[in-house]
Amino acid sequence: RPIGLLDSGDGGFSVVKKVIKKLPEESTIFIGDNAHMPYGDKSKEEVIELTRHSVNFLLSRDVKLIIFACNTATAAAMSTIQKEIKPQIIGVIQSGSLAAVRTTENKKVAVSATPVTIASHAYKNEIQVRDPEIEVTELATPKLAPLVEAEEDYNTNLRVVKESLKPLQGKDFDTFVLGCTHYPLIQKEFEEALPDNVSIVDPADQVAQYTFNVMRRDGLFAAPGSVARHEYYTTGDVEKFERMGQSFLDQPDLKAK
Ligand code: DGN
Repeated sequence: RPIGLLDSGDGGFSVVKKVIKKLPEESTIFIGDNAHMPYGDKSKEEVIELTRHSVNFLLSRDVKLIIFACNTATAAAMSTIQKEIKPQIIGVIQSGSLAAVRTTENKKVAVSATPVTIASHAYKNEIQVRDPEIEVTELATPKLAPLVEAEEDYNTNLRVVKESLKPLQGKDFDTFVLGCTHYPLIQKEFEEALPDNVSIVDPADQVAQYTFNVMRRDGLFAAPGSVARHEYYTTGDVEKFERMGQSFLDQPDLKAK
């Protein structure tokens, strides 16, 4: 049985990549809901409804667990939908928060994410539950996920990232969380835009580790020697989705449906 992953769009590729690397014998099915992207400025109810659709699709494919490879869906829909289904849901915010707590030395963390994620204060809460002394600056950056989907060139991306991160100027955080799974697709632009002494946290690294731990705990690993199959689905433009997957996963023959 495969691992299911969902996102509002192309962002999930950043999580798929880390999960495949950590669990090379596991099959995956990733669905991007590009037709309804962006989730980041919808109401909580709308995000729950849309996420439920993708969850039902994954359940129809008999997935053994589901990764919400989307911070917005994690913040808005995970606790509600987990009550409705049996397979465990793994979100990205707990993992991202844990990574941030482990990374910061000066106890100052900045997070940028969609408006829904920021309004939920999920990162601030998860980080401060682990260490109440950590100061968390939360910044909504609504332009950035659509920017990734628009496939602009490096210089355009860099300009919009710099503009979006302007409110962080003068803050002395040493750790920055990519609080939207789209952002690792333009990580180079973030690296250029942020001061050199800032460590960038991609929650997907910890998500992959956590998924590994859960599967070991629950005896969910594929049989040794299994050959993994990876399937990619989108509710939107298949060619564009394929192009994003091919370039980000470095798999020129990746096919989507
Ligand atoms: N990739 C999604 C996230 O991590 O929040 C959201 C992108 C969006 O819908 N704006």
